[in-house]
Amino acid sequence: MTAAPIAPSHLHGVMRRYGRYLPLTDQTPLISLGEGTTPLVRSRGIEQRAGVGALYYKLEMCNPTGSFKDRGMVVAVAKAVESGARALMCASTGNTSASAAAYAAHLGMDAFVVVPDGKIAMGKLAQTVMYGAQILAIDGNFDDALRIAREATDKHNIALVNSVNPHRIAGQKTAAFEIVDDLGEAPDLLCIPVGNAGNITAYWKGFTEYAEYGRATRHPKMMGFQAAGAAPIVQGTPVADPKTVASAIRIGNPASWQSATAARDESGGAIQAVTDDEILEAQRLMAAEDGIFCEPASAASVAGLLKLRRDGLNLQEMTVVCVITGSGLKDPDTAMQTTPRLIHLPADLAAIERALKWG
Ligand code: AN7
Repeated sequence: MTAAPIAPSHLHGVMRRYGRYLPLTDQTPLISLGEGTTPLVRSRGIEQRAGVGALYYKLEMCNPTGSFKDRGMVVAVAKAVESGARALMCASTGNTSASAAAYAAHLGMDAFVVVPDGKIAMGKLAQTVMYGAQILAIDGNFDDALRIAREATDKHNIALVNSVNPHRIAGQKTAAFEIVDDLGEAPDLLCIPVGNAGNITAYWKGFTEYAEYGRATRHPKMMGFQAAGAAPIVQGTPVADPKTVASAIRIGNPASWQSATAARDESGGAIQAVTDDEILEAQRLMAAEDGIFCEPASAASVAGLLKLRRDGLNLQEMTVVCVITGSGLKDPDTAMQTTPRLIHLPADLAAIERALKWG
């Protein structure tokens, strides 16, 4: 018996929606876990607080594994299958490993993920465990992990699915297409966290290609934000021992450094640093004032926007998009350190009324 047809094909996945802009052939399998077509949500609280004309969140946490990585991973894995690969490998601060492991599971492939031991947020590790990947926890940081993954995939017949793989960038650029399709034009500013710098590279590619295809008449200024303790591009030199609460962007020597600075310069944008305190405050404000709970690395985009405002940039006439790269559920430990507002009580209304001073 053959499988029944599923949802209308154009609604299902980035390869079907944007295939004509992707490096697909007749041999590329059109796989999907339902990635892409994520919501562009208007802010209420932060928009007012930062005095922005219109502020939108591109909610990449709504992808199937809870981060933007799925958009590029689906294309990288499809191309790996097309080339005959049976196994995938990546280095990761957590989200890439979760995504690679999910698509590998979907296709019955083996996944090997190299991660810094003890530095991966709990939700990401839990996902990767459940998807059944082989987790190689090394005594080193992300930059060490990427070096090892490159060496391993050079030597053995395994596909490398980090963003140094151009198919990852090709898939991720579709997020920029969606923003333009939703707004009818490119925004004035795009605020985005920067770690290994693949995503800022992909968005810039997406915005410039869409303008070339006549889908937009302009492009945004690309505003990238690194954590202050892991800000090699801002400082202009690699950071040997990167440190930040935003473990996703704890990266000292980004692989896509050159293309990130090109995106910055060609767009007239900037790449700046935000402190851990600014990141955690932005994460809390977004949750409390906009109802959006993202992981710390994602909040770097909003921390950056608030910093631009404090530094005197007038945003009143601007349309701004902040890329919300990953879900807050990825990192419950950090969240519970930030806002513990539990009141422990016996199980009766009178005790609750007393605690809330309801007379
Ligand atoms: C939530 O998973 O590098 O600048 O190995 O997980 O494209 O690296 C994750 C990066 C931003 C930075 N937000 O994006 C990995 C990894 C979140 C992330 C970034 C990451 P890039």
